[in-house]
Amino acid sequence: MSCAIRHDWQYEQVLSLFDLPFNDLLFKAQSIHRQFFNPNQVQISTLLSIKTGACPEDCKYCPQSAHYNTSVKAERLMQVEQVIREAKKARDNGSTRFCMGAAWKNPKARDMPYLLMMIKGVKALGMQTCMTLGTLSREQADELSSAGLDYYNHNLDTSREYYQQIITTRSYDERLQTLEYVRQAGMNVCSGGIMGLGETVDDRISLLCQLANLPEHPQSVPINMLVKVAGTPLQDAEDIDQFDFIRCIAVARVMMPKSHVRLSAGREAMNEQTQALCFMAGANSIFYGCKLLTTPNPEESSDMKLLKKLGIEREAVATTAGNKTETEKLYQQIIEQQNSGPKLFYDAS
Ligand code: SAM
Ligand code: DTB
Ligand code: SF4
Repeated sequence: MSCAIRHDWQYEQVLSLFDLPFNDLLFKAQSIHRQFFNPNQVQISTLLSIKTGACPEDCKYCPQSAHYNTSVKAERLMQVEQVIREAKKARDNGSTRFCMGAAWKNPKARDMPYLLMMIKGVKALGMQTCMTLGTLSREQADELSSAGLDYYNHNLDTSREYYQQIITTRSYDERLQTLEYVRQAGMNVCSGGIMGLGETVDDRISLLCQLANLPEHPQSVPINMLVKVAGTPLQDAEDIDQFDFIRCIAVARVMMPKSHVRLSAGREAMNEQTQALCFMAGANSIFYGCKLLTTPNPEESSDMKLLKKLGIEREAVATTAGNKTETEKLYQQIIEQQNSGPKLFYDAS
């Protein structure tokens, strides 16, 4: 059975995937997975919140929105040096991609020089770089790409039809526009969604069709399970059935065979068996490290134990940077700049 890369998925076809008996769906997803990937490898990314809280957007799931009263404390943009230090720790723990997230509607012009330094510094460590900063202009996408940003994460999160029930401060089309700028700037797209927002199966189908019918499949597709945070409007949302979550992973794998599908937020609420079934369904990427952006993720040691039990290895990456002398040189430059030149952080929130 060979499998074509398609961009013309129709609702009924995806519904028939969701309607398959569980074992048939998993068998199909695993068979497709094996055509493109080593089934015993996962890609490992580490997240860091470089600008936390006080976000003007009203995403009903998010603990960082200024609209809700959660325990997240607002912080300023992190210093460049500290970001690079955290990336180095993640690299030394075996992570190959460093994802930097900011609770912004969009980055401001004054933020850009710091963001570009972060990208260069993390890249010089030999890691792949990813950022998620909200809406981008075409120029910002070009600047980030020129600095060496490998991936831009920008989730569609749910269906177009359900979007306004979850977020009222931006439109679905704004999201799609940023994805287009990211693609045009030559960066890899990371885009997925959250399951467990109270959406219907039709919403899940609609989201997956949006992602799979983009001009190119996102290279990375994070499938998050809602992390319910006290103070957010979705704090008491009904749990998504774990088999239904696994089905979402499997259908994403079938529709986007060459993409890395990330078993993303929500692993803290899953047992080992559920996670193993997600890998069987074709997930081949995880966030590694005991914190996501603001909420807990499994400890590194328990993830290592699980991967060992399953015989799964970390996927290696071929990087162009990472030469030790170059890394140290860049790191030194950043420290020197901090001591003499323009400040590497500022006081605005
Ligand atoms: N502010 C930027 C944006 O929204 O694009 C970047 C950061 S935002 C925290 C990145 C993603 O985190 C969101 O698109 C959403 O998918 C995910 N996320 C936020 N809160 C979550 C939660 N409670 N559970 C699961 N995923 C969540
Ligand atoms: C994604 O799809 N999930 C990550 C990452 N991309 C940026 C974020 C998950 C956030 C979970 C809630 C929190 O820790 O604040
Ligand atoms: Fe802001 Fe992103 Fe959270 Fe929405 S998901 S409130 S845009 S940080």
